[in-house]
Amino acid sequence: MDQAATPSASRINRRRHVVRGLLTHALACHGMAWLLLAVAASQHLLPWEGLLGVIAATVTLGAMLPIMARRGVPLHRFDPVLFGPLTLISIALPVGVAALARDQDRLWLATCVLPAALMACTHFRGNALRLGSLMAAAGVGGLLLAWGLNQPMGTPLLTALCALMLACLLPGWATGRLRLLRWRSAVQWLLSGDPVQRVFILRFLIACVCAMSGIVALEYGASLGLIDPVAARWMTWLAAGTVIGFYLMTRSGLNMNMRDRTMTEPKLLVCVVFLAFGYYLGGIGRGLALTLLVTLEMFGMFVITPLQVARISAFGAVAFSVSMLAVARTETDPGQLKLQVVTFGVMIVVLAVMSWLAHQLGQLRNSLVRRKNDLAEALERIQMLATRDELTGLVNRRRMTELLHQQIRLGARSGSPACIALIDLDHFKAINDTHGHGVGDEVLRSVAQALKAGLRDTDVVARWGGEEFLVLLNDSDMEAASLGIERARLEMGRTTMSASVPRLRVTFSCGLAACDDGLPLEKLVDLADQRLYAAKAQGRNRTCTALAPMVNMAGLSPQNPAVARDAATLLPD
Ligand code: GH3
Ligand code: MG
Ligand code: MG
Repeated sequence: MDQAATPSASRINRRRHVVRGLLTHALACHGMAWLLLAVAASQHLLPWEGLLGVIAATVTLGAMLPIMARRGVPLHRFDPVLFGPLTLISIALPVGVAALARDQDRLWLATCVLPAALMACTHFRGNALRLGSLMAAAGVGGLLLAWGLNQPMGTPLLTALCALMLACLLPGWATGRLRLLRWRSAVQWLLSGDPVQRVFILRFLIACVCAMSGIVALEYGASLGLIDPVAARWMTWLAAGTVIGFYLMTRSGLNMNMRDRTMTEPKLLVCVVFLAFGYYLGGIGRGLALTLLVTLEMFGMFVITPLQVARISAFGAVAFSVSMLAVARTETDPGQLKLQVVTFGVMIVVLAVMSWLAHQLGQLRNSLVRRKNDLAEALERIQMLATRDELTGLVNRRRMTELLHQQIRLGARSGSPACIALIDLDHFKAINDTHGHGVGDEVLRSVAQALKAGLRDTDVVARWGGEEFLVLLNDSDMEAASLGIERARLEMGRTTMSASVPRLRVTFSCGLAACDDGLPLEKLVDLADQRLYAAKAQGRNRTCTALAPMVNMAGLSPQNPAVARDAATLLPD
């Protein structure tokens, strides 16, 4: 089989990814052009229907490409950078606009969208192509700016948007650095690198899409002559300013000092004001404002408390009542007056139901939070039980074994020295026999505290068995480890072991072994154990770091009756 003709799955996936990326880039560029054209349409310079047709045709053509790639059409073989379709779309947009516009607007509207359309093709290689399109775009931008400054109506808005777009994109374009992948860093910059702020901004932008649909509807109504165009224009500007203001507050981190960092309540309150005003202006389409009010409340339900939702509902009821009163005063048709009363009644019922739903949702959210906290607590407890000793709170044998394995691996790689110390309390059985198990347990807890207090923070102390402790002394050779153990011994001497028997003192014997001997864990612990027995045999209350060659291990057992058991467990009076 021909390997070159059947590319691997990962290569196909990579190509699909590239196709998707190129189309996203093109969509963003064309999106800017559509924004400009939407403003033009609101100025009656273009028919809305024609504009929507152009957008739909472009999107359909763009959407066909990934579908074709998915269906196995080998786009990558003859057109890897989608030169054909992207050029076609980029030429079709200004041509379509020119065909739709009136004679006097044809030229400038077409040139207005040309830079954005050209930008969709910035990834095409070749300096001549890039430079040529750059000069064309700069020339077009300059001409447009000069022309727009002398025009009445909303053209300054168009000009400003176009100039902003060019100012943002042309430097990158000129140097050839505005590549596909740069969009990712641009998006990251827009949404902020902080993951929490990112979520806030993203959620806000999604809510803005909803709010903007209302503004587009208003502008459309104005273009049809159903709404006062001057008031609609004011609303658009104010809404844009508010959106930018809230965005900047979040992006600059100002919100981080606020009690509600999402600023959901103030945002919704401002939205309600806009919607109430939109209701007043909206003419026959004013019902849309109520739909958007309900949508925004639903947005809030998932973020703010039921009380805040109720407050927004109450505020909405008041704001819309004022609007409805104002509408009723201007309407002369008695049918319209009745309609306002009915709308008011339905609105009050809907807002009350929304508040009740928010209350239900709040309860559901609280119970979910409680359950999540319970689960987290249970998990923490399970982790505690699995890794900690219940009596002393020290690391248990299982966890210590894992840590020791880790340390042996790490030490072999980094060469940093470490030691283990096996500690056994002297004559502990006598304490149990004399004072009872309760005092014995108390002593074990006090010993754990004393060992931790005497050793370094980085050392790990574990309860290894009944009255045996194992210490991992990180970053220490034998000398440093011996010093550490003697510090712990001093601390033990100073510590009150039992509140009920204050004079009780406990000593320990210790066997030390270095982890860098290349021994596996079992052998290492065995070695420390042998040295511990040696310390016991030498008279207890001491540390043994090496075995004497002539020592008879059988004779070192602490069980040996020859071993004296008279080491003081009680201080002399
Ligand atoms: P040596 O100096 O030779 O180590 O003498 P010893 O008495 O400490 O030696 P042995 O190992 O015979 O005694 C250990 C005792 O520790 C036996 C057991 O009753 C006691 N022990 C083990 N676990 C616990 C515990 O959790 N609580 C209490 N109170 N005692 C325990
Ligand atoms: Mg013991
Ligand atoms: Mg003991």
